[in-house]
Amino acid sequence: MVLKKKIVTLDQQQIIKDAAKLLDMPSRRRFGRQLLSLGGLSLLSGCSLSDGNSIEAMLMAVSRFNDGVQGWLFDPNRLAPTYPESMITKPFPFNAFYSEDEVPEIDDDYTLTVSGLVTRRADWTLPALYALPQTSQVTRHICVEGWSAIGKWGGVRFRDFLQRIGADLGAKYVGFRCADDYFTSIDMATALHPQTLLTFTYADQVLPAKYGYPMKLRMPTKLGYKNPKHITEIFVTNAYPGGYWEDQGYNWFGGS
Ligand SMILES: Nc1nc2c(c(=O)[nH]1)N[C@H]1C(S)=C(S)[C@@H](COP(=O)(O)O)O[C@H]1N2
Ligand SMILES: [Mo]
Repeated sequence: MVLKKKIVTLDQQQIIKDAAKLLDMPSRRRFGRQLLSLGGLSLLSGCSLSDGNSIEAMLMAVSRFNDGVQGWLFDPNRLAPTYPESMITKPFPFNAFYSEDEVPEIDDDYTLTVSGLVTRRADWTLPALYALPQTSQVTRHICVEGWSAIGKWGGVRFRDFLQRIGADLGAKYVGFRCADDYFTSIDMATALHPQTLLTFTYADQVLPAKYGYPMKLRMPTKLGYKNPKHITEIFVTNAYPGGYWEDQGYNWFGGS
């Protein structure tokens, strides 16, 4: 509801700027610099602009529209850049919807729950996950709050993991629930992308608490908020699962 508060109290010019920021950010390169006016946006989405609620509804509608177009434009074979280890950002930034001293503590008896459209629904212990074939990559993490940083994450290719659990690879979404009440979801094409990793290490060490122990889904093709930390449950579904920021108006596709 942050979105609504910000928008109803500000003037028309500011509304247009905010809308432009929210809608254009993840898709700027693909859609060029072309921006619709607020009037144009309201025509497109069929919402009136007389009150804050309908502005919010309109932004959501247009964001969903962008998701559709971005999903269609997304090339599942396009690779995000990788970098030499000498370019890693030190120290790597921490970010969450709370401060660093509130990072969740994970119990020793932690298991990962797998549910939804999968044929093998067993829970996974960390030793079982560590025993899977591991790989690592050095990529850039981009946060919508205006920073980006290069880091090295290691883990299992998410595509391999989905195959192992017998996931329905024709399903639309993979959803994530986290130990800190965060949640998000991604399209299946991104889940199967070769650079999408379920990671357990950062800089070749066990993933530190602040970076998402025991695991973070790392996707260099997606903005920071699409990369869930402290994952406790992974589910495969055809029902749109939304996300913590996405439900507040951030673009669901969130490509970078
Ligand atoms: N569980 C959880 N995952 C999360 C978040 C969060 O608050 N909780 N924040 C997201 C955002 S907005 C960013 S930029 C990255 C930050 O990851 P980092 O702390 O490794 O830099 O985590 C993402 N994943
Ligand atoms: Mo972020």
